[in-house]
Amino acid sequence: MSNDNGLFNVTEKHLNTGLRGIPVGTCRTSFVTPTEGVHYCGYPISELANQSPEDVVYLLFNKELPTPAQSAAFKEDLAGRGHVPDSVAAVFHTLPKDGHPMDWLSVGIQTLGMLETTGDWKEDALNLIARMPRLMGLLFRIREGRGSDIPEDDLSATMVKRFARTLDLDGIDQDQMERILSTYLVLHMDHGGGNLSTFAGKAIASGHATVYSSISGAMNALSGPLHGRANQSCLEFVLRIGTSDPEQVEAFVRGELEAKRPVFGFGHAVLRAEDPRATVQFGLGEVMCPDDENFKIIRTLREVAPRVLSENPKISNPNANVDIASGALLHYVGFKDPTYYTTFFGWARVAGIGAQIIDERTVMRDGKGTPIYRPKYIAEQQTLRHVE
Ligand code: CMX
Repeated sequence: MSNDNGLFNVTEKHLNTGLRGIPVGTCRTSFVTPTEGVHYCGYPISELANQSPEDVVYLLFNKELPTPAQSAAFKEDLAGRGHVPDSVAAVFHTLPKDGHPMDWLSVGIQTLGMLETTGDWKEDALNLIARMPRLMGLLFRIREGRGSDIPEDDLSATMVKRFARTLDLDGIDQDQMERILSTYLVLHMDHGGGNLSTFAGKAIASGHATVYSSISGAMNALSGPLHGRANQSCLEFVLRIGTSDPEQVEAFVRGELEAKRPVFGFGHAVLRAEDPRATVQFGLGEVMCPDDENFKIIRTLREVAPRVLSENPKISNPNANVDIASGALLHYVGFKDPTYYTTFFGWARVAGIGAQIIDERTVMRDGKGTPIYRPKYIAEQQTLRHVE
């Protein structure tokens, strides 16, 4: 990877590859290994799955898990920051109801920024994290046409309970929903420094745009179907299969490959084993909803798809990725419309992106911060002269 000077040798083959594999900085919050997946501040994600989202936010910001006293103080601190001004709901009421929920999320964060920016990186990141549960609840309700009689926020409750309270859905098992959402948030908070949305957010912040503008931009990056929106596509894929019969599932998977379509929920750019985040969610599903139709389909897919995908030696990792199970679980606890799923991903990722922005702005280079991003592009006619 490196030359005699310890520097990465950039050659012509690296150009126009989306910076794939080219080191650009250091990350203090998380890293990804091929077999154990993402680690937050050194902890493999499988060890953190049962922590509260608030404690994992604390970990990403402070690089250590809180003591019980620190945890209680941090929850109280977040509660003091959670109020969302009424004008955010007023803006939501003006948005097109058929606009994608990720576009709503981006507008919501940008609106909060216009109202609430302090200019202090850490304050703004923590304020946004604390306001996300209410923002998410308002987004769901107003976009779905349930914009009146919204229950008051309860700032003393956990982040997940505040969202559930604002949402106020009938006929759901509240405990199960909260358990699935807590786990979902923890599993999705961070994923190394170079994933597109995190990278985009840090790049925007490097020009000293506000935390809100940077994270709103990061949400736009996350909304693409090749990035965060894959979780929406995964559940749509499962719903299309419609059977858990192994022979029919195998025929479906083969049909998708023949039609040159991706088998959603499988494969990964870095991992070379089943994503531990998928393993955790399968475990949760086996306890909570083993007989749910969608869960039965993904259980069969988990058996069948890796075997079929392994027949193609080009596929580096035929195993399940994080997106295979999250949609089935969210659907089971009452979120029937997959177009909302990426907003949960965005909600979670605000923590990791926020923590990484703080590190880049206030810690890197002995506190001076990373300079404004400016990678080099080479005019095509100069390529051969400048790059070996
Ligand atoms: N279905 C069909 N083809 C697949 C595949 C899958 N699940 N996984 C890999 N391939 C194909 C690739 O498209 C690529 O084909 P070409 O050489 O024709 O371009 C080839 O196998 C080699 O790919 P790779 O090196 O194994 O994997 P990549 O880094 O290129 O792609 C990913 C990774 C995730 C985009 C890919 O596995 C994929 O498309 N999976 C399905 C979509 C999906 O579930 N996305 C969610 C990802 C979740 C996450 O990133 O955490």
